[in-house]
Amino acid sequence: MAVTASRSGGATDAPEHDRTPDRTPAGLAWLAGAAAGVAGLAASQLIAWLLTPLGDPLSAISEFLLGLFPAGLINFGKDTLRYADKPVLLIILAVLAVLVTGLSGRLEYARRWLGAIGPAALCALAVVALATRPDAGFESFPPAIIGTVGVCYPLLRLLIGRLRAWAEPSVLNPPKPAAQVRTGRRNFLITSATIGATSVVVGLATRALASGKSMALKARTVVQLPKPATPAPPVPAGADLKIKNLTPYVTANGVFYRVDTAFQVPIVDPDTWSLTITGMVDHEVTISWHDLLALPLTEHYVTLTCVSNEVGGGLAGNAKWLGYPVRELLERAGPHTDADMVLSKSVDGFTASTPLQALTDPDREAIIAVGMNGQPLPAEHGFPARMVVPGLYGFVSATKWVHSLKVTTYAADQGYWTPLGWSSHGPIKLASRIDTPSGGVKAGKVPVAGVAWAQHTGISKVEVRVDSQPWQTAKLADTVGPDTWRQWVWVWDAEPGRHTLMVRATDANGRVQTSQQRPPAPDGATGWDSKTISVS
Ligand SMILES: Nc1nc2c(c(=O)[nH]1)N[C@H]1C(S)=C(S)[C@@H](COP(=O)(O)O)O[C@H]1N2
Ligand SMILES: [Mo]
Repeated sequence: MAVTASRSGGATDAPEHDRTPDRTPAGLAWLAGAAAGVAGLAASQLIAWLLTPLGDPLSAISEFLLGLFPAGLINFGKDTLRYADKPVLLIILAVLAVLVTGLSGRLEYARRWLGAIGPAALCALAVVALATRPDAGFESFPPAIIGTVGVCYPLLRLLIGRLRAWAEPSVLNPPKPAAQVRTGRRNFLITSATIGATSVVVGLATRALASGKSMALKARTVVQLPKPATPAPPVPAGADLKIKNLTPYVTANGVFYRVDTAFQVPIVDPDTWSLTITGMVDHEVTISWHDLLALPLTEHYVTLTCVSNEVGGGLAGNAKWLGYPVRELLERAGPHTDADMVLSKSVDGFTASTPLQALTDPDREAIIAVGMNGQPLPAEHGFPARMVVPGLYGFVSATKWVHSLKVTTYAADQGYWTPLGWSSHGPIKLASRIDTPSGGVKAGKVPVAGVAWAQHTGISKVEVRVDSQPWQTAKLADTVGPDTWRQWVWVWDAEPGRHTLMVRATDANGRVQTSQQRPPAPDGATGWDSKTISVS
């Protein structure tokens, strides 16, 4: 060990400085790397638990690797380990990851920045594994990235820096007396061990909590929805005009718009879920998931719309909902005659104020929905149950992850958005939208098409205007009923130049859509949608 000890300027020169090279720092560098690795793992578990159950990098990597393993090996693992196969794989992966970061600690000790390779490689592996998940979104990646690059490597660097400070004499860092070295080593050991041990506790605790969440997620995948007692009428062939870029009549679950206040999608276990009817009722009624599924369910097509939708916007979607009529549940509870509102409450604290009358009306299919287009509700759309009320904006009716209905009055209670400047009532406003064309087209026959909605009333006419020419009546597509939107098309003989297309609808009561432009707040936007098209 070529130590330039003489530069230490007159301090002690006791013989114990001339000790033989100390090999323990290399071992301690492994330890520091391992402690940083455990901390990184714990951080990633914690963030995944908070942010997204799909972002747990260890599970993602194990699924990814399972996809690469030969079937023989997988079956061997399953047969020998039975139900323990997953935990065993996760533990092996965690140990391997910690070995990699231990090695990174050793490398960092040998040379600054060299230790970044391990965490970076783990990060890359996790990102690839997460990206191959079918339902990965950008929110899946932060746990892996923060755990490796944000926590593991900085911590590793910090610990190795400290290790160097007492274990590696240099020009700037002269050898220290043995007692000081001993204290340095002890402090280092305590710090690393504390970080490691705390992280193990945090990691295991969040893992336990997260497994509750993923059990609930798994519960959704095994739900068997019953056949509806009252099926929805089939969608007429003529409901879909099959025009390019025209919104399909039925919106697939995966592309259905999503609006809610939840930072993390509530993951609700149907086995512990129940719906309670409380407030101004003769008797409270509580219904469990299994009770609910055993009831005669109704299927109904309803187009949901968000009050925040701008004219021409996309915050609307049409689905086939399966559920149980709210009026039947209310009837069991016996609402008091002076009640006029139902405050539906979600597990996430969201509430909506719905007129009691809209929920007891035998002609309005307001349901507690459990199915969406033949599937259990997706987690983002309210699994296990949500309200769906034809004709009302979502913010006053469509409570997702609903767990109770309080029968009350508008005088006594308010929904979530009302004190924030939105209306307490929200009937959906008559609207129409141009989906195609947008931008440029070639001169000649051009289909102008879109959708129009006046839920619970129905659409009777859609008209299109080119520049300031007379209104032209569009062809209306078929529909299942008045609770959904309707496609429309009008064939335009487009002439070269720039033209403005406008659309307006008329509802089944003969009311024509107003041209008056209003913003979404407080109770929904109005005005005609228009598109400027250049024809060449
Ligand atoms: N729990 C809960 N339910 C909610 C909301 C919410 O923020 N939290 N938003 C409502 C609003 S404003 C709308 S428009 C609809 C949207 O339903 P979707 O996300 O399934 O399209 O859900 C409603 N239900
Ligand atoms: Mo909304």
